[in-house]
Amino acid sequence: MEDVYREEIFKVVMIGPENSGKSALINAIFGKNISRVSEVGGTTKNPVRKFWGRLKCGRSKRHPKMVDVIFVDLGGLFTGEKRSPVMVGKVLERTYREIEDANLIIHVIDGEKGLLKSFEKIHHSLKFRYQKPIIVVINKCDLLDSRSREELKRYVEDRLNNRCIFTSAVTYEGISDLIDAITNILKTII
Ligand SMILES: Nc1nc2c(ncn2[C@@H]2O[C@H](COP(=O)(O)OP(=O)(O)OP(=O)(O)O)[C@@H](O)[C@H]2O)c(=O)[nH]1
Ligand SMILES: [Mg+2]
Repeated sequence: MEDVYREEIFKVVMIGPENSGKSALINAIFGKNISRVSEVGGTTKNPVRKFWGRLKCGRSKRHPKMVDVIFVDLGGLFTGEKRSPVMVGKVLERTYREIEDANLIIHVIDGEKGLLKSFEKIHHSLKFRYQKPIIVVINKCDLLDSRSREELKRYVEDRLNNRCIFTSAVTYEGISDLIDAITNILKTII
């Protein structure tokens, strides 16, 4: 007989260049300090995993699916436009493994720096080769005026062919939109 409750782990992974605000965003989503934030690049080294909550998913009331949602904060893969790796050896391996078995990727763009070519490539590869659902976030939007927002949004959506959400880990703008986007994807893929 089929189990009444089926359990699953759903892994949400943050990727982006160093200093784009991945850790600050995780802290904003959780509403508390989960991961260390600093103005110095390369702060997060090893992946930081944190349990977010257990959600009841699926259409069937008799056979709901219980899903444990876990967030993983990763170190920045690249510093800037040039492919200068931030991580090496085992740390890099562990980071790639987290990305490979993620259920959902949050691609964090630093609003001040714009979309990096290296991440444009990673984005397309994750989407097409690995079939990962990806949410694109333009963070630090508190530092952007309305014109720069509009230009950046148009550019990013055009290059990535993906809708993007403006967020700020400082003013909390867009954090509830991001949470809604995460839970909506959760509902559609489970
Ligand atoms: N103004 C502004 N600053 C932000 C925002 N998010 C993060 N920051 C700042 O950006 C810097 C980097 O933030 P982190 O969260 O440590 O960035 P990260 O992407 O985790 O960096 P690594 O772990 O080094 O890869 C810190 O000084 C934060 O205070 C934001 O939305 N607005
Ligand atoms: Mg970090």
